[in-house]
Amino acid sequence: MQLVGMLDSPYVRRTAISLRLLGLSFEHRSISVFSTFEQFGAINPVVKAPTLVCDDGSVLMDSTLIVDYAEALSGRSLMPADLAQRLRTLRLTGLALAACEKTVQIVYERKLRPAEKLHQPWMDRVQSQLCAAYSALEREMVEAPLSAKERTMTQAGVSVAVAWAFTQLVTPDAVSAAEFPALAAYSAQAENLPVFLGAPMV
Ligand SMILES: N[C@@H](CCC(=O)N[C@@H](CS)C(=O)NCC(=O)O)C(=O)O
Repeated sequence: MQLVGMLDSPYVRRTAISLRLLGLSFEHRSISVFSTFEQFGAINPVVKAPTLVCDDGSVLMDSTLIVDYAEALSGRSLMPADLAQRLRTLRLTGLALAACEKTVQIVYERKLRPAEKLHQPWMDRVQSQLCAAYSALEREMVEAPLSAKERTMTQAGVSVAVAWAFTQLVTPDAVSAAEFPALAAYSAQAENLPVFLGAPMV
């Protein structure tokens, strides 16, 4: 199967890391939804990254849905079976995905929208949502740190680490690392794991 999309997308990266943690092999096709829109569109006309081309030719999109399929395929899971732990994992993964979405919105506003059309109230709203997501995650990490070991890392660990590194790479001014020390420390640990090093953002 083929994973299509660039690793500077947090959605592509969390998918690549999840597939590897699940023990699945795949071909990674580093194709951009922007600079190679036509090429991407020939694979998935909706042009969304990540896209997974399955062995039977089926085309899947959306990182969470791709990981769902990958878990069924591998017979393994990055979600705890215990209900309370699963609830926390889902809650933290949701916060991380919201942080990714808000970061992407800031990037699109800055890079894709002409400066004179920028709507500051919208930017302020997105910025406050981004900070709310990371503030909640910081509290969670202080209360009960997530595993930063490949063997025991859950989807929350993957998504939180990927989200934080992405925000720091593309909008470092939006969220100060000094204000989120637990997240910064967790990210540093995760980024040193072979599975993260094997899926570099740049
Ligand atoms: N909810 C989706 C979000 C995917 C997403 O928005 N990917 C971006 C790249 S970071 C994309 O495809 N952008 C192109 C577009 O939306 O036109 C997921 O989890 O995969």
